[in-house]
Amino acid sequence: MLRRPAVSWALLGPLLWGCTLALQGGMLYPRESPSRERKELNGLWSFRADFSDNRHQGFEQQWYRRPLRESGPTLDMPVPSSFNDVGQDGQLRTFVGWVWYEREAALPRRWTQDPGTRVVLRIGSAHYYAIVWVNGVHVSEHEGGHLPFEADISKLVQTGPLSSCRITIAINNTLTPHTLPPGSILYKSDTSKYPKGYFIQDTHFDFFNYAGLHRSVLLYTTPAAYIDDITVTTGVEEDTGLVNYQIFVQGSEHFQLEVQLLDGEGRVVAQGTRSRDQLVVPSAHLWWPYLMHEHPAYLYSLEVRMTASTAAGDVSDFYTLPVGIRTVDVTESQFLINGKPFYFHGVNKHEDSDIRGKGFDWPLLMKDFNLLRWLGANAFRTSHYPYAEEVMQLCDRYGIVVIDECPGVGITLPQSYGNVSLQHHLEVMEELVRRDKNHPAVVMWSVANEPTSNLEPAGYYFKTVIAHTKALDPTRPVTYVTNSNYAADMGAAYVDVLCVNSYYSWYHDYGHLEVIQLQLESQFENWHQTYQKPIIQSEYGAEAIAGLHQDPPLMFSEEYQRSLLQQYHLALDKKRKEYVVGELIWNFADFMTNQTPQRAVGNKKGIFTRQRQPKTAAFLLRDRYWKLANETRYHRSVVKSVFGKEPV
Ligand code: BDP
Repeated sequence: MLRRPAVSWALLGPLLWGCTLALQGGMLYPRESPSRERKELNGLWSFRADFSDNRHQGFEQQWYRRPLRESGPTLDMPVPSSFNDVGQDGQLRTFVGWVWYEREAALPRRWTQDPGTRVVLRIGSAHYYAIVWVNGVHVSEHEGGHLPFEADISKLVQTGPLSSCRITIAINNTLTPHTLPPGSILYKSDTSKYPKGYFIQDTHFDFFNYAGLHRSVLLYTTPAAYIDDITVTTGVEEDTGLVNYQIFVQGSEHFQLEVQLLDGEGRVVAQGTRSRDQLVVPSAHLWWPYLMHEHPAYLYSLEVRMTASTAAGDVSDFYTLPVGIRTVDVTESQFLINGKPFYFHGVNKHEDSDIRGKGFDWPLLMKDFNLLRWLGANAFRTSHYPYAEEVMQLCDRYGIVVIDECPGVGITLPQSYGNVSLQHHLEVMEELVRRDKNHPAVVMWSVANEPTSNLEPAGYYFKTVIAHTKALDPTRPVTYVTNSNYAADMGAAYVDVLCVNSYYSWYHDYGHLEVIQLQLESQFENWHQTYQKPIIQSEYGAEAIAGLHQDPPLMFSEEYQRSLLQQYHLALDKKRKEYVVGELIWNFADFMTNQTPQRAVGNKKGIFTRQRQPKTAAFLLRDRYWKLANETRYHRSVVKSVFGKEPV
């Protein structure tokens, strides 16, 4: 059902251990500039799910060749949004297979008539596999639901007197043992129990497999010769900041560059003219995490102006990239930002909300950032897949530190450790690093969550993925997140920081809060003795149904969640003075999962409800996080800048 491009093991050789990206081209976030325009195609699209038995009717009848309404009935579907929860149709909510999206886009005349303009179609996220046509012509395919992809459609829209184009996107949400995340289709062939041809999608992760166009679809332009990519890394020597940049240009071999680094007030502090250079910034303002400095999240702007000679004459392109100057280092027992010990006190999140599912939504995003700052959280992990680019930009601006995770979650099947999966995992890491490499907020890559990594193929697999990620980006540590149940974890030998999840008194010793401290301390001691690496308690938590109260505490009540957290904090307080460098609650908010007897309409381990209202535990955590910030580097003026008044 899921069409995949052929994958050849022979391709893997040059990808491994190489220091440069094997991907073609950059993936700069589309920003407007004097040389670039952008047009969002958000709003209502025409939509149809292909309910045919083989789910292939759309291809057999070539639905992309004509307007979708001509091949059958269509629904109005909002973009960005998951399609699952928008309607009243239970069958669409759990649909597995191909869905079809289509819309017409009006094009400014300049875009269609000026051959010096390059027109690009960019899809922020299409979950899971997508095929794209413009005016019935195939322009792109992409595997993976959480990273952007593009197609240069200039030639298509510049042939003839066009004033609009028709964009068709077919998306398949089927997960197989070789996708990330993996899954499998289970065929139920006992006709005494199931109708003929019955199948279900099986997965080994704990969130709903929402699908659709989850982020913006947009068109943007560049000149025919253009700035294709910029890579920035930074260093600090005493009070001098070092900004190393590399600029990649496409469309012309003869070009000049003017590069300027501007401070927050717009003053030029350094400049260059080469494609690759180091800018030196005396008395630099460093990028500090939220609550670690009086002026956190300081951003410079790297303004790049490129002038090129082309057959059509001289063209200029402008692109501005925000830059934060900071360093990240890891010792046996510390995580250092700008040479100072950093303690992660934050959350794990999901992209998840009512009705939209995983669809991007500005009000929701701002509410989440306001809650994070209210909580005193200085970090989160993008559990269990890359989040929208706008999220990463806000982290840069607010100083929220990010552990950037790829969709390697639920890797448990033996088939998921073969060459096909490994090849794809390496490609996903390339796409992720390419997209997020310039965000100062990103301090570590996470290549997976809780894989069954105590089997030999898993050791080789993760050694390869981690080494590849380090080669792609030698400036950041790499982790993968393991579970305290996996005592002998082969992958842990290769990571820089151990991220360990545990659920004492929840999935074991139900109701026995009194065993938590001992079990957690033993966990820390075992892992640290074995690997001599800093440890982050990357998940811990308990379900609480908002409004359910039981005292003395019983499981699923707000009191139990609160008491469990308190027990964890006692052990964390002992070990954070030694080698524990962070704690991330599971989870920031309640979120939707598959239906199982273990979940009452989703996972309720949020400290906020799915509607972002606090449970009792949120207040406990807020007191703790502000206290932790106070112990490290708490600044009254930061509080004032967030809340408009001095802290009490
Ligand atoms: C952890 C998983 C996370 C789950 C959580 C839970 O990493 O995805 O949602 O368990 O069960 O092991 O709540």
